[in-house]
Formats: sequence, C-alpha cells, structure tokens
Amino acid sequence: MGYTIAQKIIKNHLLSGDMTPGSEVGLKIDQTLTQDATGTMAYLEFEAMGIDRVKTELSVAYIDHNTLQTGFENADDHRFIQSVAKKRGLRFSRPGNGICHQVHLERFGVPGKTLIGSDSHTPTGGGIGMLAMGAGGLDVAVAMGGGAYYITMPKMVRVNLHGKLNDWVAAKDIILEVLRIMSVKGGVGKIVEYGGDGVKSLSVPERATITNMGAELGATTSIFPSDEITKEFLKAQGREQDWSELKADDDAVYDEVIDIDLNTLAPLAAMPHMPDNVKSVEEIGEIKVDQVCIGSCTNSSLMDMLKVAAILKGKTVCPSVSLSIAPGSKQVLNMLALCGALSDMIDAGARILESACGPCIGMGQSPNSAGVSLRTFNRNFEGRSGTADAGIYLVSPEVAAASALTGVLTDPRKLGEAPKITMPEKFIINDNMIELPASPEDADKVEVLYGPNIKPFPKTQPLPDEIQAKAVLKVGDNITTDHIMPAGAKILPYRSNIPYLSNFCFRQCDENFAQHCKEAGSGIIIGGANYGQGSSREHAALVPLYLGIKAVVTKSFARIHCANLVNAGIIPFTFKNEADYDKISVNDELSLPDIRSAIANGTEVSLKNLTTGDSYELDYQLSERQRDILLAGGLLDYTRENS
Ligand code: MIC
Ligand code: SF4
Repeated sequence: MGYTIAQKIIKNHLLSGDMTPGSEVGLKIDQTLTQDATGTMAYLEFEAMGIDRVKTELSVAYIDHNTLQTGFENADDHRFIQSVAKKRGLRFSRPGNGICHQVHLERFGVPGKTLIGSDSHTPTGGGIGMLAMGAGGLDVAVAMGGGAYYITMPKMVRVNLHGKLNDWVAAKDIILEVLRIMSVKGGVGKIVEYGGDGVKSLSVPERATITNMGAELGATTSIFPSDEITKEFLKAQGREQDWSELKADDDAVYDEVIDIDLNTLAPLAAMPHMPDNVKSVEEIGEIKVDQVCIGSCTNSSLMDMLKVAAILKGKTVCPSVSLSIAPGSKQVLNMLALCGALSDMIDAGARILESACGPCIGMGQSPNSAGVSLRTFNRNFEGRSGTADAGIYLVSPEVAAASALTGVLTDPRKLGEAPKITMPEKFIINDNMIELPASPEDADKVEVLYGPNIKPFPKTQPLPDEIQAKAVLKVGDNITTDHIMPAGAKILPYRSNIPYLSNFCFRQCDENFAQHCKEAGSGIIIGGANYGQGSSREHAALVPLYLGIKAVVTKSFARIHCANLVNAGIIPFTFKNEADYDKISVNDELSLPDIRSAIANGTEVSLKNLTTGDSYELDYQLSERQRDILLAGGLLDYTRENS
C-alpha cells in the first residue's frame, strides 16, 4: 500500500508511535515559528527549561500581531523576544517585515520538512509542501529544545480539484467551498491533501490561501504536492536549491475523498459569524457594506495585492466605505511600491496599513456599530473585530475590492474583464529585516530583557486524588478560543500577564465568569461540540488554570486547544453519552472521585453530580504520555521531572 504526501513526511520524521490513525505519534520537528502574541509566553517557557540554544534546523521569532503600541507593553515584549532570539540561536523577523506565515512561505518554507508554529495558521506552509502545524507555545518551546511534537495520527482526506477557476473566482472560493462541504469541525483528526489536475493551475500563494484556512476546518493540517509550480516559486524567491518533488503514491489510500469542479465555482462569502456559513455572493445579494479590509495571512500575497490594485486603479472607494489594505510582507509592500500598484491603491482612497495582522486580530480598524465589514481574512467569529455587533463576511480579494468601489456586496463578475496577474519571475529579495542570532561564543554577552509587564506563570500542582468543584460555566457548540480568551488591541498587550488577562476570560458568555471562579476557588466547565476551535493561544488554557479550572467536560474538542489543556494540567473529558450534557446545570456541585488513580491506570471515570445525585460516564482519549503530564500538573512540570 502506498503513502499519501503527509504520511511520507510523517514516516520520515517518526520518533515514536505507529502510524495507525488515532494513535499518538512523536515527530521530529525541523523548523519552528512563533509570533509575538504567543511568543512571549513560549520564550518564557523556553527560558524556564534551561536550554542554551535551539536545536532545530531553523527557528524564527516573528513580530506581527501586537504592533499597535499604545503603551510600553508590546514594545517591551518585542525587546524581550528579540533578546531571547539573539541569545538562543533564533532568527528575529523585525516589526514591519510582515506576517509570520507570509514571510515564512517566501523566505524559509521547504517542501518535505516539518514546521510547528505557535499560531493556528501555520498550515499555510502546506502550500509549499511542508507538514506545517499549529501548536501551543509550550509545545513549540519543547520542539525548539529538540523534543518531539506529538499528534494523534490523523486520517487522510483527499480533495480532488478538477478543471480550472473561471475569471474572478479565486483560491479563497475553493477553501470556502471546502468549508461549506466539511464544516468547522469536519477536519478534526484529519489531514487534508489536495490533488487532481486542477492543482497545477494554482500558484504557491494560492495554495497557501487554501492550506491557511484549512485551520478553520479544525484539520491537523492541509498540504499540496511539491511540483514544478513549487519549484518556480522557490526559484523566484532565489531558493531553488530548497526544492524537492513530493507527491502521493498512486496507490495511496484516503479515508475520505471530496471532488470539486473548479469550472463551476462562483464567488463565495462566509457570513457572520462562522467561517463555514458559506453562500454565493449572488445568493446573499447586494447588502450595504461599511468597511472592507484586505490582507491577513490568508490573502496578502503580491498577486492578491496586484489584483486589488488593478481593480481599484483609476477609481474611488465608495464614500460610505472605509477600505484598509495591509500587504502581507515587506517584500510584497516594496514590490507594490516599485511597480506603481501601491500608488493605484492610495489614489483610489485605500488606507494603507503596515505589513502585520492588524484588523484581523482586532488591532485597530474595528467597524462601526452594527457595521458590515467584508474581509479577506479567515475568521469572522462574533466580536473578534472589536465591535460586538458587527457582521463580518469573509471574501476573496476580488469580491472585497469590487465591493469597496460599489458600497454593496458585489459579484466581481459584473466588473467586466478580469485583471490578468502572473507571478513575477523574480521577487525582490532583501532579508535585511531578519536579524541573525549571536554566535554561540557571543551568546553569553547577550542579556535577556524582561519588561515589567511579564508576570509569573500560574501555579501548577500535581493531580490530586479527588476533584470536587462546581460547574462554573456551561456553553454550547463551537466555542472558540476568542470566546475563552478574547484578543484585540486592548487585551493583547497583556499576553504575558495572566492575572490581568483573567478578568476578560469568557466575558462574551458570562460577564462575571472570572469573579465567579475566584469566589468558587475551583471549577469545571461544561462545553458542547468542537470546544476550543480557532486559535492556538495557550492563554485559553493558562487563564482557566489560573482561575482554578480543574477539568473541562464537553461533547468534543478542537485539537490544539485540547493539547493546550493537557499541557496546562487541566483534564479534557468528553461525555460517553452526549445526552448527559443536558443533565448538568451551572452551579451543580460535581465530583471526580479517585481521579488520580483512574488517570494513572487509564481506567473508567465517572462524574458524580452531587446536586442531582446523577452520575455520568466520561471518556478521555489521552496517551500514556499525556496522562503522565496530567499527573505531574502540566507539561512544564513533566518536562522538568523528565530531564
Ligand atoms: C488568531 O488568528 O486568532 C491568532 C491571533 O493568530 C492566534 C494566535 C494568538 O492568539 O496569538 C492563532 O490563530 O493561533
Ligand atoms: Fe495574524 Fe489574522 Fe493570520 Fe492570526 S489569522 S496570524 S491574526 S493575520
């Protein structure tokens, strides 16, 4: 039996386990990346491990999220990350150099290698044929120290792309169609591989748009083959030597196959408030638009920007619309400037933002009250934009630019002839904003700079014999990490200050959650299906840990958040019988008797409801390693005990 692309990379990097779906495999990690919103915590954890130098082939620390500096906090964190990078052997991508995933694709991605990043959109690297996965900061810190990264061996999904996209239909529409078919939880426990004759019509940045937003499927990652198109891209980036061919064996076996006919796809949009709430632009109709934002790690490549510039050229943005554009990297912005396309954008009235995440993570550009905002981004969760009652639609750059001109959601096919944009033969290469680390001999002289915003890590303790706690919160399906630990310009500067962050935990679901937990002293959260989808932020586990959460009992979990809970020493349980979810109410007194011995021995666990007298059977799909982590009180304690 042959191998799929992902299985080949996993096989080449296998450190432990066997490749049967559902069992835990430990992988050797070649490259890591961090960004600043998760990086501060990841490097604090790395420093706590006491390792002198990173042991990966390449590790890069990016600054791209917390770029709005309204106080000292973000600037201090940037200096901290820069100093750790210099001392510990990492490259440092300075603020202004661009969004981590875009820059990594341009300058560092290598087909066939493994990459983990403390950001859920790390699968962008799948566009160039990498096995690239999002992870919690602590898992990235362990990988930087040379440790394995553990995943549950995924099932394989093959998406066959047939034919070719019509004019005005984009790579974004392909991934929106996949989301429509599979849903935001359809990819959990799976890797999505793209194949079929349609693949050869897609450039690497277009492929990266698709693998990037595969994160919204809940998939472990998504991947394209590495072919002549990949070679052309690497050549244009001056990195032809990094290319190697990578394709699935003809007799590779997939657990699921999806076929998409590119010729019949139309411009699509994900409507508020979920990325899988997809309809065609035509079907939604010409709703009035207040804001348009173009950029983010999903759609900020040079080709996306050139298309937008061509649509805007010689026109004026509709007076009732605010259009902002954030090119994905310094390379993109510089090339737009040199060819005059930037001038076309400025002339049309676009508000040009720095090359960073910006509005995607609520760092500015929050829409007006009840505003409609079209965004080329990947997430439209309620409140994420910074305006609680705004409605965010996720669209392609073509739909975004067309609508910015008309002031209503517009099918770009109405604009007539589509601009013809091809990838340049050579990108402008200047890595002057990537600072190299100090040599091992000079590393001693580099001082790590800790700002006053950095507060100690929450206290952990070994798993007790018994847990007794109240159900402090009960939530429904598809709770995102943005619900658990919101982001945005006002809160993000405190990513290294867990006590302060705790005041904002679950605010959208229960305004008094933090207070409630503090009064109760400890708690258990009851959740629905796909609990913890979205971001990789380990803060969504560390803050509940700080607030005394001992266990989370749900119908099902999203992958990265589930791993982050274990790493924080919080037990992730699922109901054996989903109907039991309905039998628990907030404030019920719950008990997990003999929990330590059950976790130690891997035996059955039942949750007693002391308020109603009921008892519920629970499941926990945890490896022996994860059970040991829980017994130790989290991954940091476990790593210390085992090193
Ligand atoms: C996001 O898109 O939600 C983020 C901000 O990039 C997060 C990381 C974070 O919370 O810092 C992600 O996707 O992992
Ligand atoms: Fe940044 Fe948005 Fe991409 Fe997250 S999804 S990495 S916030 S651009």
